[in-house]
Amino acid sequence: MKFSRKKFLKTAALGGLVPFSSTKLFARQRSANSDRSRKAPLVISTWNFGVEANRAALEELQNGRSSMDAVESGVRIPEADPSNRTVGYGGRPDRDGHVTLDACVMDGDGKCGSVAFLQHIKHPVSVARKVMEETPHVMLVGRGALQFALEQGFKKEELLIDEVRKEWEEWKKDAEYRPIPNIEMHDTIGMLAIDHSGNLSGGCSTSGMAWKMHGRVGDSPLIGSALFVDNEVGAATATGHGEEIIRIAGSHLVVERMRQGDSPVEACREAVRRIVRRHDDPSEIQAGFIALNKHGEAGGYAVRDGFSYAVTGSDGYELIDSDHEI
Ligand code: SD4
Repeated sequence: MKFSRKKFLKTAALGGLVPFSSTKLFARQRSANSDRSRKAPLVISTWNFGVEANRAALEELQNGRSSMDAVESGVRIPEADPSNRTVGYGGRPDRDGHVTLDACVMDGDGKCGSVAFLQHIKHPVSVARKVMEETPHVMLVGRGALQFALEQGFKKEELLIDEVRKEWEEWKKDAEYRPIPNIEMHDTIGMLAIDHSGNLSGGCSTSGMAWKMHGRVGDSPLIGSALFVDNEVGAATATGHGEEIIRIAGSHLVVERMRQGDSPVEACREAVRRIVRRHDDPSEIQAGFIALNKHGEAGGYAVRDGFSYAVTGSDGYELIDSDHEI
């Protein structure tokens, strides 16, 4: 196991939220991922942009809203951000030039909703929530998901922006599908939150692997793979090579390991190790898990370096370079 150093953002632009104080940091140098318990409300999410997403989520929690409201608001931030190449608007298309989106939400009582292979809707996480709240189903895909979204009042939009279209045209010259770890699959948002009442929720949203086959769906809309939440134990979410995460039913595994007594980091490490063990050379793979238990302990673990996650509470935020296996 490799321990990495913590990395912190400058605080200025973050609306009053400051990093956890340096004395607190000093007190927890055991590991970047030490499972220190923090007080609810608390939000944890994947990658560097998780800091901004967490801020929006925390604001909801501080206004007394539920953890589900928080994750929806938080996930919508990268979904609307055109500079994020793996989520929503501005996401990279499949090999035929279509931006197709996957997302899901789940709460601590097992209620969940999901959309997959959804096109033209900027906020799939909100459609997933509508599936959970307004239908007897868990998952809608493709044209049916789009039809449902339009019926619910979502706007049909072009999600492929010019800059990304050019990138796709460039890619087409060789048309080789060899996802570059931490780059062509970087940026899926997975978020977990615990509110004042101790209720957990999670959300996940992605445009999936860049240049994927038309129709390919990854782990991100799959309850149990990219997301699992249980108020009795905790919650987990995933990012990275979706096929790898699906094969081990990753997030469910993480939550079940926590049920058996693992800390969040230990549980995430077990999921990563199951992926690594399946490969002679895992260096081309990236998959990262983050987890939050009901006591407010948070942690993460990844196959290889380059994965980060943000933890945000009322007393500040922390951006952590995840520990990793290889
Ligand atoms: C997928 N897991 O579609 C997603 C991609 C991802 O950061 O996580 N990107 O396989």
